[in-house]
Amino acid sequence: MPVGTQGTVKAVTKDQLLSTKPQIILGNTYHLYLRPGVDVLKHFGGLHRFMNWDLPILTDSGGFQVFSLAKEKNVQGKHKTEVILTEEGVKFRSHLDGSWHFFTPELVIQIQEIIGSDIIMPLDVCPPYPVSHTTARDAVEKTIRWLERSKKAKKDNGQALFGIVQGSTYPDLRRESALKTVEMEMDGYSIGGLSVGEPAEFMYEMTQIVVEILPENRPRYLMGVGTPENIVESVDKGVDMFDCVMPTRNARNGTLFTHYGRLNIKAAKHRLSDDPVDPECDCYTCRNFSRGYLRHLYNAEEITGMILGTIHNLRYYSLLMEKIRDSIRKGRFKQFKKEFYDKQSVVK
Ligand code: PRF
Ligand code: ZN
Repeated sequence: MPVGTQGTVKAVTKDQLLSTKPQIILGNTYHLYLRPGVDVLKHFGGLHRFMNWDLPILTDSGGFQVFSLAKEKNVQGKHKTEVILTEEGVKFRSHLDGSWHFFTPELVIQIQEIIGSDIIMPLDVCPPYPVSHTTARDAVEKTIRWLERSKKAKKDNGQALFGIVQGSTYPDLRRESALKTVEMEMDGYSIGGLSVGEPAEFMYEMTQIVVEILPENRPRYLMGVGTPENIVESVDKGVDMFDCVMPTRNARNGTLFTHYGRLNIKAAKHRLSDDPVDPECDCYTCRNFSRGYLRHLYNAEEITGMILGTIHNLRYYSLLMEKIRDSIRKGRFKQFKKEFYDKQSVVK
């Protein structure tokens, strides 16, 4: 899922985004609630109409953003940010103007009903890494109680509600969280609290433990992951869905993905290159422009560079998922995985 936090996937228009063949995009309750605000979204009849987007939208609950943005702003020192977690909900300060807000599981469901996304997430508690077993257990248990409240608050309106598994890097808590979440018979299951700074091995280990407990006939979504390698490994363990800022954010700083690994398009070695970014890519950028031209655009700080880079990286990711699905259908995923790794090490 390309990330469209604020009602747009950064740097691309709707048609440019569609040309990369996404199946669904992600939006953020936290950001959309703060700006433009629920009244504006209501006025425009929801996010699909507001941004003229016909394909599915999944919205995250804000459970993660409330905690992660609080930290970012402390580093910059703009606002003294505090997050106050109670049984009722979470009190937080806006990263925009420092104003106080209070999210409850019920409110977050109601906001997402107004947003009108197809798949909605419940408010959860995502602790940082590392965290004590006690704090991680409290987060798991609160997340479950909040899921019960979310389920009760939800209208029977066709929106799919997932449960979110937490538990940090503790196998016992991951098992407990997965078992209790599955008991609630959700439409799908998210694996949260990973890719928050822990070693990749821990992420894979926790994903393995959780996936073994989740039902096979419901989608599994690994939140905020990841690199192409992370995706291939997690699919191997049984994950179906991913979202990550990596393709879009990396495109804006000049890191482009290719079937032979990443490249820094600003590097001098591309100065006279007539080659496309990736000869195996069918995107608008690769069909029309050379590495040498893109390098020039990035170094001259022309916004077209970021646009073309974003189109390419999003197509790289959607093509990766297309190839993964195709290989699974043909019963040759393991072979795909081997070829994927063999190519990554080829010199660009
Ligand atoms: N919870 C929610 N959203 C998330 C996460 C989480 O744990 C993560 C963790 N990588 C990303 N996005 N609600
Ligand atoms: Zn391309």
